[in-house]
Amino acid sequence: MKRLLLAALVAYTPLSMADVTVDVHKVNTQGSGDSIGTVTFKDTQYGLLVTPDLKGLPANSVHGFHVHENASCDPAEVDGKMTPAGAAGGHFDPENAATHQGPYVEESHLGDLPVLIVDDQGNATKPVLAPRLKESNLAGHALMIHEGGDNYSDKPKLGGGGSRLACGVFSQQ
Ligand SMILES: [Cu+2]
Ligand SMILES: [Zn+2]
Repeated sequence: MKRLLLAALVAYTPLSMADVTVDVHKVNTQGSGDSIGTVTFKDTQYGLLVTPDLKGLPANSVHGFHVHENASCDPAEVDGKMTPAGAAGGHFDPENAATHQGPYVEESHLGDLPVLIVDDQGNATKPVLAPRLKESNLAGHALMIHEGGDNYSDKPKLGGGGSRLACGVFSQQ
């Protein structure tokens, strides 16, 4: 019996490292507020599987969703204006692509994620794939949820770049 249990445990232990989970909080110009849940990240053969478990978002809404450069959700001045989670900086862009084309284009910010879709109850639970990202890219950065959708373009302005609604920090490990 004991041996059977052990075999079952071994079979269910993933060979890769543990999933990465980040706590997400609402943000405003004063700092971080209430938790709205978590987002879990897992490496798969298709890319990074991003599974939100979020609540308390505007019903039936779509949001820009990105990994940002800095591991902070603190307010900071951006272009002379106090900005919620401004300390997170811009989109994570280690290859200096310097363009926002979304998750499915090679030449684009690495931090560009598929849009976050919220159901009629204000929950976001559907997983999405970011094929260019890996769990190992995340430590030391921040996850951002913006007001409004994302057109995966720099024009007419940075796609998905509406005000910052919620944020979570990926710890340094
Ligand atoms: Cu963003
Ligand atoms: Zn971007």
